[in-house]
Formats: sequence, C-alpha cells, structure tokens
Amino acid sequence: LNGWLGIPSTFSAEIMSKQDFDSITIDLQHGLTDYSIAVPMMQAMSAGDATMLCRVPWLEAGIIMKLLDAGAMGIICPMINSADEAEKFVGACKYTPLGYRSSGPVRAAIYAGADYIANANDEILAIAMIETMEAIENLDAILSTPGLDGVYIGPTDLALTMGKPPVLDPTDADVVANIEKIIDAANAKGLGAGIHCGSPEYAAKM
Ligand code: 3PY
Ligand code: MG
Repeated sequence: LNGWLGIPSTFSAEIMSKQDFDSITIDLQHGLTDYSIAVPMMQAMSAGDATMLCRVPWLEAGIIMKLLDAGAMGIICPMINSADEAEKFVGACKYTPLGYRSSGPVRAAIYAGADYIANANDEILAIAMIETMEAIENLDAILSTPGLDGVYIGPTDLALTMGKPPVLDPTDADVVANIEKIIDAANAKGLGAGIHCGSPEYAAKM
C-alpha cells in the first residue's frame, strides 16, 4: 500500500510517514514538489518505516541519480514506452554491471551505511510507469529489461492514449481490460504491479 505526496511540505511528509503505509512516493512529476523540498521531506519521513520512493518528472538520469543519492529507496519513472527507455531508466538507478549510476550517495550512505554501494543494486527499486498504448504494444520487451523491479500503472494517461476520458478509478471496460493485461504480463514475469488510485474503495478493489 503506497501513499502519495503531492504537497511540498515536510510536515505532511512526516505525518504520512506515521500512517502505516508500506511505501510513500514523493511526486516530482505532477505534485508541487521539486528537489530542494523533496530532500527535507525524505529527512522528515525518516521518522517512520515506510519505503521512500520518488516519482521523477521524466526519464532523465540526472534527477534520478540525485534523488537516489539524497536517500530515495526507489524511483517511479513516468511514460516508459519502449525497451530502450526501460533500459535507460534501469541503468540510471543501478550501479555497474547492471547500469551506469554514478558514485556519490551523499545522504543515502548516511541512512544505509558505508556499504551502501555494495548493496544498492539489490535494494533500490526501479519501477516503470506503463501508461500508454505504445507501452502496451511493447509490454513484453519492457518487462524483460534486466533489473526492472516492477511497474506502476497510470490510469489517466493510459485512458488518454486510448482516446478515452482521463479518469482515476476507471470502470470503462476497455481501460480495465488493458489494466488487467498489464498486471497479468507483469506477474507472469515475477514483477510487482501497482496502480494509482483515487479512492480507498477502488484501491481495495485493485
Ligand atoms: C496517471 O494516471 O497517468 C498517473 O500518472 C497517475 O499519477
Ligand atoms: Mg501519468
């Protein structure tokens, strides 16, 4: 169960960190949050035990590596539409030989210890958003990317690329069928699948 932080506030981050979520994601894509407030929000979230994730604005290695260095335990990356993009994304999250992440875990090494780099590839989560028809066409290739840990479904972008209204908690049969297709394909590869939900009821159903 993943919580979502769109408000740029250390206090709301601290409160959320105490609410029993398994993970909490700071949203730097559509939330009102940037790097300078995401870092103190992660410091505030150290009060709780939830796994701290960040959704980056786009597939760009610089911000992915800075957030991981600052203590993010995993990255959710929007709009991964091809195997090439999946490989570039995973590579930014993982050190060699799995990827090309640069060495410099300034804050991550403080929470995790001096052996951070030795264990980071096994611990850091690289989660690709599947949220377009293009991604569904390339699903098998994307999900076969070595080092990819899971997928996160963006129902509103998915609906938009299907020519449907972009609603959270969709009930449209075609949108739901595509959501099921993504979940089944991810599970068949042993990958976790998450989905963005707008209500507790829909989240429980998912
Ligand atoms: C989507 O619905 O497209 C999302 O990315 C949810 O945050
Ligand atoms: Mg989206």
